[in-house]
Amino acid sequence: MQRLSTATLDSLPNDVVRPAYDRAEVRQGVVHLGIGAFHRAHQAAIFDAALSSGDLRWGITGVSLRSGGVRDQLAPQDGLYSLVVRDGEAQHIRVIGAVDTVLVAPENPVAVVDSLAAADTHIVTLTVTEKGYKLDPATGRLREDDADVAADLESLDAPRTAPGFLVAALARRKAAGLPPFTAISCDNLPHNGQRLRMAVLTMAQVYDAELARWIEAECAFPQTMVDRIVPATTSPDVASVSDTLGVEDCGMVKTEPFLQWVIEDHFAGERPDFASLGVQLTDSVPPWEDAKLRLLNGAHSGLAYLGGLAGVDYIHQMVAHPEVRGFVERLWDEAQATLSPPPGLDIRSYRNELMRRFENSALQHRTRQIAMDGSQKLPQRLLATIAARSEEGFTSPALSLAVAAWMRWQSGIDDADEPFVVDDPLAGQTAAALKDCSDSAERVRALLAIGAIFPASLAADTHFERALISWLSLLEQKGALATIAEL
Ligand code: CS2
Repeated sequence: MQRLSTATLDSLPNDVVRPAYDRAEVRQGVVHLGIGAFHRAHQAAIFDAALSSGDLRWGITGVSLRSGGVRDQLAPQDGLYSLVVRDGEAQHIRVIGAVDTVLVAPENPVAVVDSLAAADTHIVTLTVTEKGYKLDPATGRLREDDADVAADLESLDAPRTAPGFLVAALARRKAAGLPPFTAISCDNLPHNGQRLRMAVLTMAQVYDAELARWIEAECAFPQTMVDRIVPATTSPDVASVSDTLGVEDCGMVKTEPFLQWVIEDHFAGERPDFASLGVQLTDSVPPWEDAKLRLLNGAHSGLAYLGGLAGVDYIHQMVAHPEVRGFVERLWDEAQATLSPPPGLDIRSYRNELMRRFENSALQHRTRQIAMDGSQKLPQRLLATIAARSEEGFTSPALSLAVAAWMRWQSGIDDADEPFVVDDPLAGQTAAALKDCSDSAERVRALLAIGAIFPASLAADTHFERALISWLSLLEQKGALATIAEL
């Protein structure tokens, strides 16, 4: 079968939407660090819409910070890929033309710095996952003990980390008399813009105080809230979409109809007319971010660990159980009480819509995918909510059950006694903490003592500790689904 490419675009079925602009005329105004499926289904779709509106400044140079996988998928396809939107039985395919080149940072770091330092580059977006910022999850400080950070603090000739690339490029821009860019973090981190800014400034300061002052004054790091469920693409997805297209598309991504992007209205220079593209610009992102992290992502993580332990593969299968829906609603009741919803967000309808999104069986969103990197996700999704409730004197049974399920997950054994690999940058640390523990109480205390995950005040909260111990022992004795029924 031929590949999707410029040459085969004309052969696609009529109902497949294609780029309606001249790709040869597009300028590369965006560099994106971390070009995984999420970026291709979210920000790239928005920049593609900007191009379709006739504003040709917003082509994307994609960067993979680790492997060449995405480059190998997209290069033979001239950067083209299909965005497959699925809702139950309905499927809509649009070919995205916004991505021009994909650079693989470890193969050619200098090319990445060159593209970030290019005069046409106005916006840098990032989806490097929580761990990619190299920050301590509990405190948000740059992890100077990390080997890649240490290397970037020694020399920026061949940067390795996202903050390192940004600092190297900003130094070049300043030296060339170019304005800085707007750096937009699109990861599910609390105060993502501030965290990115802090990481960049900490690194810049080590090299050149004057550069750090310039970045502080001139560069913009708006906060953002991004939302779209984008499960990892599987081989059967590629086979079925290629079958529909009549050409093979190894770069396809699948997603749901929902898309939300809220950006703090603070830019360093040129930008597309975001508002006309459906992006919400606001002075205050935190209320949006808290609602999304605590409701959507909090429930996701709870469902991921409980489902993963119970051997339930997909999110839609989890919410098909009445007890599990009850757990999600309880978790949302607890989280909702900590929120100050932004004007325009009706939490009741938001929750109803979220449950419908979780039910979308066409997405096949794996619980194990969401279970990855829990140490980086727990603080903003579950722990901050529990801490806020404790301060008001409230307990959090459903949220504590979700945290206990994460604790049980760290054992690497599911409810059927099957071993699995805990995919997490702190897996070594959690395994070491659990090694000599002989009962659930010891396991809870050993994990609570990991300061990179649990803030000291929460670790010292005896109500929380007791709740965790009782949930963890139930999970260990009865398994996840029977424990949920006890809530
Ligand atoms: C998920 C998110 O994998 C995960 O941790 O919770 O990727 C989630 O699907 C997105 O944040 C939805 O916007």
